[in-house]
Amino acid sequence: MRPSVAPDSAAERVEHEAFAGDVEYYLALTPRQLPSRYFYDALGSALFEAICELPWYPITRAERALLARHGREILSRVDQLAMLVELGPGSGDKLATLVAAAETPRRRLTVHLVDVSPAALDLASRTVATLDAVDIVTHQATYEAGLAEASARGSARGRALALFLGSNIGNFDPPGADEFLRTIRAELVRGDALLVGTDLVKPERELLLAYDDPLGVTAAFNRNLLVRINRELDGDFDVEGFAHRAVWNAVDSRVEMHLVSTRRQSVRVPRASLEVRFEPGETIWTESSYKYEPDEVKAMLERASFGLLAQWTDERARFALTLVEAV
Ligand code: AVJ
Repeated sequence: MRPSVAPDSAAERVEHEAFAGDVEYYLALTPRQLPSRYFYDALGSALFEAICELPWYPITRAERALLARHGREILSRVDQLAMLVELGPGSGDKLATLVAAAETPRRRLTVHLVDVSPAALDLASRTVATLDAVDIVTHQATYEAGLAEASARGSARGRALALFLGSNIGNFDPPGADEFLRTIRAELVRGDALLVGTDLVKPERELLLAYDDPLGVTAAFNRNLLVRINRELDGDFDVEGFAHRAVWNAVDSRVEMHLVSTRRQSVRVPRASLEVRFEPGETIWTESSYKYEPDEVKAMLERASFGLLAQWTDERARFALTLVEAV
């Protein structure tokens, strides 16, 4: 089938305004910050797809292997399953792996793809469209709004399984993750299910290689945020004046990424009404990726009024898939 993507110019204008406002606000904080959600312009999304192929970044492969291995059971644990809703589908290939693992024949599924990026929706719909017996609906929207739209259209026909994969939950700080999961829960009805992928705590050396790889792809992904500010907000960041740094914060159980000013410099971002002076060594904190223990994931989901159905872990890569139902 031909997936349709809604006209995006209004949404893009809103996104541009939000970017300008956030750059103005977060770069003025102490320490300076930029929200990690802005990594994913066209180049940033391509760099992220490249990261997923890196031998040092195990998340994507580990999750795909768990989905292939346990997909049939995952889908069969949700009875009367009629719809899948993936929040942030990326290339669509995790969802395709899951559905391909279903027992055959299976009933027809409506697949809702939710992302703010039209390019991501386009790519994911093309991947998912290779599957038999699926109808695709795209929602160019935030996760919360897209899930609300999907739930509103779904169904007397059966239950929904929402997917939040790739350890994307790890970008929320703990109170933010709790709040986000409660919002998700509120959009579902009793008996609907949620599958969450989470990266687990592992040795520091492995974590640092995953976020500061020898090819410099993650460094490029991080510094592309400055390239994006220059292009979209007319900034004059000297991209070479900032170095990539990844640190493991064991106290808060998160990998942090920062951009470090290599010298004294000042930067103007006219469309964010901003002029900033950086001292040598001054940092911009661009991302946190929280790492969990399997039981912490269960507890987090239970706090949001989900009941545990099953959890699968890859002990070598230290990654978990947790399936819960709305109770
Ligand atoms: C897509 C947010 C899960 O935190 O591992 C990859 C993004 N950042 N390398 C992660 C990312 C640096 C990724 N998430």
